[in-house]
Amino acid sequence: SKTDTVKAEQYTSSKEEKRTEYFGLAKGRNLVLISMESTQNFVINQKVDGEEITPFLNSLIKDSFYFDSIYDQTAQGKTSDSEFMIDTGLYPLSSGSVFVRKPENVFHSLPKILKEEGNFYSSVFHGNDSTFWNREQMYKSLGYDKFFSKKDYEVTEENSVNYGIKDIPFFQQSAAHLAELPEPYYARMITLTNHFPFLLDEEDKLISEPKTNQEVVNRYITTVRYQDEAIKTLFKKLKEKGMYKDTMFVLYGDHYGISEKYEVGIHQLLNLEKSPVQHAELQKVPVIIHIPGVGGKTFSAPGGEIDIRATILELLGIQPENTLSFGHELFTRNSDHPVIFRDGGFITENYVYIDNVCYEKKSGKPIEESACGPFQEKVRNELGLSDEILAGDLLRFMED
Ligand code: GP9
Ligand code: MN
Repeated sequence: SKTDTVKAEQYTSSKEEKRTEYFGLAKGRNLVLISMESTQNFVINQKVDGEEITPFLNSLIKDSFYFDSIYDQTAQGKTSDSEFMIDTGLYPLSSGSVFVRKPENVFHSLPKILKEEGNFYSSVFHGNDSTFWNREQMYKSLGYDKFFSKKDYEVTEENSVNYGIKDIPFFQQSAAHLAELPEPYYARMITLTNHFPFLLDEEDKLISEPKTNQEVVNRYITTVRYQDEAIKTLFKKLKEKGMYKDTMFVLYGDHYGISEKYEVGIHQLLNLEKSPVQHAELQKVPVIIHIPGVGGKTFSAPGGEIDIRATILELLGIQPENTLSFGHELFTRNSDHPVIFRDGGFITENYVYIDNVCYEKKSGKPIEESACGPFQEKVRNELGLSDEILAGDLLRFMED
């Protein structure tokens, strides 16, 4: 009901609304998001047998805002959950995907805000079938003007692997489509090659496989390396076409790639000890914001994928009245505010709460439950409000 909307509005607008020194740094630019399939943060600045896994991203980071402590907050909706959080600033559902279960709801989404505030044209680029994750229908609800899916690409057996078109031809063809769009545009490009079970043709293996006892992890290193090369190709193409300078690029890992079952391979690769806190720390995904001509800086305060939208809006210099969302811009985000997981677990600057156990982050040791207590109510409240918004389709009451 409308009363529930008011309750959610009160909560979300009680967040501090202050502008940071980063406000408007990318005002007037196009926005290109790159959703990096299954990309975990541990691959960044990491070498295997002396070779970098992500040489291009590592060099890009030097001239970017790099957030190295952002946690995967997706649930069963995987890629679609990450897309949902970025476009709405709401939490995913505890079971199933919002894309599949709530496509008829009204959303005050990023494409709509960008259209209202800056007349942006919004589009998504992805090589899979348009119906996967119910994207075709959901993108209409979210206010996208155009979805370039499998049928818009030249897909052959030669240029495909695993789920479909390989990332290099995908980005090459996407750049041509992008060049045709009206400006300013918001484009989200979703990679595909670095997807379980991480298959790759011999000629695309640009790094030698490590020798952990987990084949999945060994292959993962090669598909991440290939994806890195593909992103490099996109940047090169956009530079050639004169489309680089006027754009803000936001690159993020959508969720983990190596599940707990195979994680021992990462432990071997990085010389880590298995522990609950270590597992939580491996759920970090890279977030890289590259604004050509604007310098680089690394931010290490904890945050989540749900905070990406607020960060983008801050940089574009857009501050909508009340967005009914749960994100905080990542530049000054209070590191004591929990990064909330769908199952009720959370991470703060000093504590990790997983499977109903409270850990001290630094030592990785379980500590008395009461240390996590103050955050638990906040977590329940926030997830509950987000769920109410989805269940009651409450955002429709915000529409004028
Ligand atoms: C499918 C791709 C992968 O189109 O986005 O989906 P995932 O399995 O990672 O959710
Ligand atoms: Mn995915």
